[in-house]
Amino acid sequence: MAFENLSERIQKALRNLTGKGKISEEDINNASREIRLALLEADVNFKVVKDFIKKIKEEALGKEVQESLNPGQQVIKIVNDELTKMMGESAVGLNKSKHIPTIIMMVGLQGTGKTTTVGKLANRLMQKEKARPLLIAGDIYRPAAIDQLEQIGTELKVPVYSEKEQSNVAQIVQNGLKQAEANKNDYVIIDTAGRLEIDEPLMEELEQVKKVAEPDNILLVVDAMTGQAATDVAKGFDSRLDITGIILTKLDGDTRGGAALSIRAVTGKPIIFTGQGEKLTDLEQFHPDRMASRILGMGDMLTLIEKAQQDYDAKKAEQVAEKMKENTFDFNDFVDQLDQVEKMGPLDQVMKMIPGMANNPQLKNLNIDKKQILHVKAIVSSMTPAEREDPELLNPSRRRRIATGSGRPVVEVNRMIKQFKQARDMMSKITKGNFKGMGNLPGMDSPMAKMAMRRMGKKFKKNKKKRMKIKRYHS
Ligand SMILES: Nc1nc2c(ncn2[C@@H]2O[C@H](COP(=O)(O)OP(=O)(O)OP(=O)(O)O)[C@@H](O)[C@H]2O)c(=O)[nH]1
Ligand SMILES: [Mg+2]
Repeated sequence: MAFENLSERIQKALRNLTGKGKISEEDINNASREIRLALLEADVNFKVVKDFIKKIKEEALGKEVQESLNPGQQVIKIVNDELTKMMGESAVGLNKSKHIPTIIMMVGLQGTGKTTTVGKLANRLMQKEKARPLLIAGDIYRPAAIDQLEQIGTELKVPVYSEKEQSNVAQIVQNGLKQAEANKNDYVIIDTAGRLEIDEPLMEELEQVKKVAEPDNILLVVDAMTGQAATDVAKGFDSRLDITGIILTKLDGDTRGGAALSIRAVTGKPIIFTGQGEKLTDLEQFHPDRMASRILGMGDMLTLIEKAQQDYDAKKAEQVAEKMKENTFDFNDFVDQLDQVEKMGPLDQVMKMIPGMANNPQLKNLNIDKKQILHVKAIVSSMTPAEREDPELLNPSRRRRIATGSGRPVVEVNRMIKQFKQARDMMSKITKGNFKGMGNLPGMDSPMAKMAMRRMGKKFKKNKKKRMKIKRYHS
């Protein structure tokens, strides 16, 4: 797994802080030292590490105390924010031309994954935008290079422009662009040759291609496994070609992570995509914030939402929504909903996916929640079928009988029924599309989160209590 060592070491440095009520300058110095060593060992550029540690210290020592976070959590937040900034803050997309075609030129050293990435990018554009790309074979030095691109073209059913007899790459590219114009392709992706090191003839050839193609995007493909050296390569290409972005490949491998962490800071150019495998589908948009939380082991709120979404039985959701509309939602449905929550996995595991919760000692309290679910189920199963279907039947004497039957105190039965009614009100709001008050969780106001919530709205309200608990941590 990529980043494994780095991740472990940073987490360890931070874990020493989380248990403390008060953090001294010495604590921060110790943690900084650990983090510094971890980053250097992961092959992060020396100067980048130096700046990073300086910022962490400044922030951590100068910070006003925020009531909602304990000192350890504050330091984690600072490290997370700075790590994200180091990788670029927010996701960056491709430049798009006002007129078709948008031209993308792929450059990089030998074997970094240029040709494969041309295919991955074409595939992604076709999937996401129904694009009609043309690929141009600009690597003429190995006969196999053209065959490789043509094979990818055949697999994706995408046209490939190549000239086997021509030795002037700029000319090939120019001819290819004419074909793209004639065929009204909306994207052109140019594959180019790699060399073992940056050399003058390679650079000149790429400059010529740049001149004739006037690409909207010059993407430097960098093998994440090269570590520290990758940043020098990136600087070399950038100074000659003024690249627009970076694609980091082979992040599925056992990389120490140095390139991913320092290349943005060193070049000032954004990482746009990452390659996560050899298949043509293994290309992902780069999100600095998600990468940071992955490295810090803080989990990923979006992962949680996606998981919840997957596990949720869509058909059942529809039935429940129907019942809500008809106002016939009852205790049987209530228990079904509880089962759905439980199906997401053990609650403490689910909670660990929430940023900042992974090492939270209060996670232990969740066991109570789990027990509570059992109690609720016991109470519901002591109801008669008629009572389950019509909560209005539950007068005081019936409630006493249920309390005895379930072995739970009457106050708990009353509380549960009250909560049920509150939940029902909330659900009715949600089915009417009212999402106010659901933005309590970090990341919850992102468009993606909202979309996920809309699809699984009913379930989330069931977690209201749990959310309140989390809110206390993050607000
Ligand atoms: N695991 C993994 N392998 C990759 C990834 N991207 C490319 N590869 C592999 O890396 C090797 C080289 O890929 P190519 O696309 O041929 O690289 P290139 O930069 O075009 O190489 P040259 O044309 O020789 O300069 C191939 O075996 C690819 O399958 C990735 O994201 N993950
Ligand atoms: Mg190639």
